[in-house]
Amino acid sequence: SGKEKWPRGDEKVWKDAMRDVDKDADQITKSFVNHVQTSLARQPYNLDNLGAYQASALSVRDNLLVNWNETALQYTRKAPKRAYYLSLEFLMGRTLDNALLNLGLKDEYAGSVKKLGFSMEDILEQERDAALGNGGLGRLAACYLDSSASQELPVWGYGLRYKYGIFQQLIDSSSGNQLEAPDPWLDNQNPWELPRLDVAYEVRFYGSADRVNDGTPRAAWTGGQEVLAIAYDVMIPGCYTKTTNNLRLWESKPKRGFDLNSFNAGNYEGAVESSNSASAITSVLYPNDHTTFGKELRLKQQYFWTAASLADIIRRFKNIGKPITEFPDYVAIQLNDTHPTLAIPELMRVLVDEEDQPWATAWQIVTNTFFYTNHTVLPEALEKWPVPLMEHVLPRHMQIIYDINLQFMQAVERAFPGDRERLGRMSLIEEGFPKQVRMAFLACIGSRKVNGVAELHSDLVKTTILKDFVEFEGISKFGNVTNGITPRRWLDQCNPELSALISRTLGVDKAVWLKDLHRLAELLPQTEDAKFRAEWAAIKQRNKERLAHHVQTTLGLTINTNAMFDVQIKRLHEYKRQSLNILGVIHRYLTLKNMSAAEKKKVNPKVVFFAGKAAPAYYIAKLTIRLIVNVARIINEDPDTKDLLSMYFLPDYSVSLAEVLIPASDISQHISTAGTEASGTSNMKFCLNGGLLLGTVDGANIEIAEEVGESNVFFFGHLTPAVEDLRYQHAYHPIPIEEKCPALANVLNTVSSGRFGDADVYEPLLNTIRQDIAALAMVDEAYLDRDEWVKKSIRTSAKMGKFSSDRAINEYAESYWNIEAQHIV
Ligand code: B1N
Repeated sequence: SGKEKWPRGDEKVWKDAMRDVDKDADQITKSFVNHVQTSLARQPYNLDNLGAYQASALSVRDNLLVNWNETALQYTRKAPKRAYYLSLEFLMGRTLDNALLNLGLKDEYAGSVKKLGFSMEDILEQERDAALGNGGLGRLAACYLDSSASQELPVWGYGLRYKYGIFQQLIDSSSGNQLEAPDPWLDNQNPWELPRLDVAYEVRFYGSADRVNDGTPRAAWTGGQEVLAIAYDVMIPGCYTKTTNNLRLWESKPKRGFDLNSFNAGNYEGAVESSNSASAITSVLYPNDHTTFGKELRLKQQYFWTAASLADIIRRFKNIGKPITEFPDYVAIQLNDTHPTLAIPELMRVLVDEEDQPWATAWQIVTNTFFYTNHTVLPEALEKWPVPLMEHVLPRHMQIIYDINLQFMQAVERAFPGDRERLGRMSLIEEGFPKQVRMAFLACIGSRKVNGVAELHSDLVKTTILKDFVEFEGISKFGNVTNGITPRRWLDQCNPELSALISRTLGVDKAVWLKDLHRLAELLPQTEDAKFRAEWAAIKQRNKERLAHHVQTTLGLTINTNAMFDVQIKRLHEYKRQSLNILGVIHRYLTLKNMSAAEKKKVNPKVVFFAGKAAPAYYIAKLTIRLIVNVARIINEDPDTKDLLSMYFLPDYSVSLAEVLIPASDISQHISTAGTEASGTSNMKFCLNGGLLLGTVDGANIEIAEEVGESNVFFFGHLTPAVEDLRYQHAYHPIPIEEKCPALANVLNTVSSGRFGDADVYEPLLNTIRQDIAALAMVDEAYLDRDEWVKKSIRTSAKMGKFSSDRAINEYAESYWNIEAQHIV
């Protein structure tokens, strides 16, 4: 109704005064200087790099807002079906560079700030990362937002506006231990968010739920604590399109600033307490990936976020004026792992208690709205919430979950009469002390479709954790969407020289191939062109020097850029086996120590990089960091070996650090125990930038090898037993190491022989080490033939088309959400 009145006053006056996106350098310079003058209230003579960053960001933001408003308006007018990506983590990194590139205005801005006495590179370095995520799962969400906007899809993200993102990692200089410091990323103000104080919802916790008992399934949920959810909007620009989508992040606030009664009674502490506990909900990101602790605050985060997001989605749907039963025709909601699973009972609650829908109708709506992506099969990562905690914090939702479970158990009983064990296995409630709610099962039965994130992983989901559900619901509900990465950030932005070489060679503007990544395959003939190979290699070399320069200026360390760069950067976790990598490094060190000067001459120097955070309470992961740091100290100072081998642990791994490390890598390690890494996504980033892959037969490594050809990757290890009888029979190449390293072979064979008991029992463990060492030897050998190495590098990059997140997001749009691109004019 408000829309009809628009605009007030004279439409022409409005339209003439509205700004468009800046196009030329003059407009940009003017906008920059205006922001210095007015928004920042600063003088040109005392403007530092931080001020210049803020002025650039505010100016770019004005441009984004023009497109963002236009996009929102056209979505509202056309009311297409929309998709919502619910993720507790969005690991966005920096925004300015990405926004400039997607707008196609980077050169113009660089020119403008140069004339004003600044360098664009220095300005970009001023921005703090938005690090609202732990690792791959959060970064995937960020890539999917970039691709949704770039593919002109009506997709919004919903998450939490943590005051503190993932902790900052420090390394204690005497012990080598990891220390954690808070990440107050909002301290310098955040130009990329729009506070929407007008968009607010009330969210309830605790209290009591009383069934109405009037023949309907309704209940009244009253009392407890009420908290306000306030929206902050983040603009998500697409690449070379007007489409600019929205990421809506919720902040928690007390409903009342303080309790006036306590205040008047002189109880100041009691008065501010309610205010403290409400704002605590969105104060900090939980830094534990792959584990759950059953913490009440985490449960409150999950409910706060899903309840506010659903209320917002429902309100937007109601504006269209359609009956509630058509909800799934206009709304698809993607659950990023089980973290937002409470959205399922919450939508049931709203439909049954507030919209007065019959139970069966409500369940029909729910199961046509949600889609669930599983990201891990590791048992310790499968979310379970204690029933007593749920009953306390969310009494009505616990009732609803019991009701869902009752109907579900009856249906299973009908399908498999008398199979009590199956009922026990499949129940949403796990027996025990305490009983627990199995969130993956609830997400599965409450969703239209379920998917894993790489072929192998999706097969494992179907054959292990959700096997009974496949048998009950049918295989067609279960699918695979192999993860992807955005080539905008992970090639064009982080490796501008390579991007330029590709555009020149393909003879097309980057706008073309960045949105159609399969075109990289046109580079393949260039492997035979010596001049092209030289350019390709020279860019890799300059990227290594850029990394070395970064390490020199930030850590004061000098790195040998003539060496092969071997990189393993990811969360510290036993299943990712950084420990196996260290064993390899130590082995190399000891081998070098025993070499004659003549033998050493034949060895190519190597630098091994590690980076990654350990969850603060994860003892073994922290101990691994300490080992890396202390082994590095000895190795890097040993005059016998330091020219041929060095090792660095780079502290405080982040998206921005990855953008410097990845383009500089010759080889990267993805060596998880087979069957444990659901997909991995940095493997794709390294390969896209021409780094070769050393990996196990796991996750997306398998599909990368399929694309680039097994002769271009270094694969080792066993297949996961659960997968041996599936179709992955092709990659096991045992290589004897007896000739390569008799000493190590002797150690391993001694264990194997039973000198320490248990003859043969340790064979699988020993083989992993043997094969890792053998694979490392193959890498060294391959690197000696530099021409062939560069060919492998080109072939690898050229065959990465499949791993664009554009491909992945289009699969979700077509086969899951049933949404269509909207061209914004
Ligand atoms: O999700 C990524 C995959 O590429 C990785 O292989 C996978 O390990 C990662 C609980 C997780 N799985 N599960 C998590 C994160 C936070 C948390 O609280 C689990 N992260 C992954 C993208 O698909």
